Amino acid sequence: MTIAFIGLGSNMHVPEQQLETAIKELAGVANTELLGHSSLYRSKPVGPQDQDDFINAVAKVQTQLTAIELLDALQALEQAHGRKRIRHWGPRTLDLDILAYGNDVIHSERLSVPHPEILNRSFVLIPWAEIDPEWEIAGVGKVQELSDRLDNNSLEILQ
Ligand code: ROI
Repeated sequence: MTIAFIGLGSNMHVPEQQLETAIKELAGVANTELLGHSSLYRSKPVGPQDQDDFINAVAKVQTQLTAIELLDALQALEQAHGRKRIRHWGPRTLDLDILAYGNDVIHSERLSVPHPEILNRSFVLIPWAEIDPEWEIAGVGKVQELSDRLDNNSLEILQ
C-alpha cells in the first residue's frame, strides 16, 4: 500500500464540475482508496495569461497500484473528460498529476515524481497543506513549510 497525492486542475467546460466529478471518479479507481481531498481553489493561470482562471485541488489516496498503473488510471480519466493536448501550457478540461507516490523519487520518460514544478506552485502546495501539512515530500521538504514560502494572493478558496 502506498500513499499518493494527486493534483487536479481544470479551466474548461465548467471546471468546478470537472473537479467534483473527477474526485468521485478517483474514489472508484481499482485497488485505490480515496483518503481525502482539499477544497476547490480558483487560481490565475501559470503560463499564458490569455486563458480562463483554473480550479485546482489536491486529493490523497492509498493505492495498491504501481506508480505507472496509477498514471494509466489517471490518464484514462483525463481522456474520459475529453482532454486533448492542443497547446503547451494551454487550457485543459482535466489535468491529473501524481504529485507524490509514497517517498519514491521517479524520473522516467512518462513520470517525474515528486512533480518537478511543486516548489513554485501555490495552486498545488496550498491545497495540499490543507489536507496533509506534515507530509514530507521526498527530497523537497515539508508541505506546510514549502507552502508558507509562497505568495498566495492569486488563490481563492471556493468551498
Ligand atoms: N495554472 C494554474 N493556476 N493551475 C493549473 O492547474 C495549471 N496547469 C497548467 C498550467 C497551464 C501550467 N497552468 C496552470 O498545466
